[in-house]
Amino acid sequence: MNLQIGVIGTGAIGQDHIRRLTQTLSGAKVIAVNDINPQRAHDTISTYQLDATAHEDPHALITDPRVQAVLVTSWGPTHEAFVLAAIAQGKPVFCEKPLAETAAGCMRIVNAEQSAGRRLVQVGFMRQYDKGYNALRNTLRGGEIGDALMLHCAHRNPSVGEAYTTPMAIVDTLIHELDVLRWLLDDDYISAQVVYPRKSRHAHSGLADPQIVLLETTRGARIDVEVFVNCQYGYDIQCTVVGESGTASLPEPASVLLRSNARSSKHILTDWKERFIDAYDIELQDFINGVQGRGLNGPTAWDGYAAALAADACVLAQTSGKVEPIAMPPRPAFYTPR
Ligand code: NAI
Ligand code: ISE
Repeated sequence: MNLQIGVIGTGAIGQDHIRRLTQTLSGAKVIAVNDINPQRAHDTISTYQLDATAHEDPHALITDPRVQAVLVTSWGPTHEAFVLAAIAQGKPVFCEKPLAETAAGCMRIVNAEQSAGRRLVQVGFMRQYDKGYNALRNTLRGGEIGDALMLHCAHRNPSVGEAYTTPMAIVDTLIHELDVLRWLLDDDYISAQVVYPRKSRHAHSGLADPQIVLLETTRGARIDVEVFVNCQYGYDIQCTVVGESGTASLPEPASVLLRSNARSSKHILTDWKERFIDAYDIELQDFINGVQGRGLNGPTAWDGYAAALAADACVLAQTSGKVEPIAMPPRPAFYTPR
């Protein structure tokens, strides 16, 4: 029996998830969609030839008795209300990052989910499903390079539009590192600082780009993440861990080594959709399987909270110029990994 899914937000990633639900994954069917732009919802139904209802009201989609699980892929500021409404209906909900705009908003979701008494929320932190990050994590756990001392990371996008703001470098972009690095190290952050190199001439007038975010963890690891969203040349994600007796780096995506025209070269991806395509597939299949079987197992509302708490400190640090503390409370037993 297919899991009957309702999707709120049929923009870039909403459509990409609908494509994978209808063409790649198994065990689910999109039976309802909603977008604040109704034409986009209707166009999505015809593009993917869905046998689905276009709800005008997102809350009508959530309460539709035929909808068994909800996918929230609308703009970040709308996520909290939709996730809380799904929890109130007892319906599992996959929510794209950010889980909520602030740590306080994420905590409201954490509290609602705990009151519901079972895991209902999975956050779209797909890097936890990426083969490369998993290989890196297994290497660290294997102990070959000893304890992690330093991490050097980069999150580079080719370009962003005029609507992209300086805080978005944190809440929209760095948020992936804030999640995946604490998962990689099995550690939490205690402080954040942001420093600004010389600004790129490709950044629009209101945007500070690039930025360097400096994080410290409870076990004393130091992390630098370069966020550079107008790097021009590609979508490039880097992560090197320096341990006590060696270094370990995130593998590059597979690509043919070309020797041609007196050059040796490799293709660099330009799009996040392609860079993490397998991870997106696996995360959503895991959500479907979790709802239909053993329960949800993926990134939790607590992970959403932890990333948001760190993001709040980074956004503060962007303007204060100071090292901002991050006071992460102990993880509730409800969120102990299975
Ligand atoms: P988008 O702007 O392409 O699509 C968002 C859609 O949501 C639009 O069609 C918009 O009309 C709709 N929408 C906005 N408010 C709504 C509301 N109140 N009710 C119903 N529909 C509403 O944006 P995009 O790139 O698809 O991003 C959506 C979310 O997914 C964001 O939170 C973003 O951070 C996240 N995202 C996650 C990625 C990942 O790597 N995990 C990659 C890209 C986006
Ligand atoms: C976008 O929203 C994503 O989530 C992408 O993964 C990220 O690389 C990009 O910077 C964000 O804008």
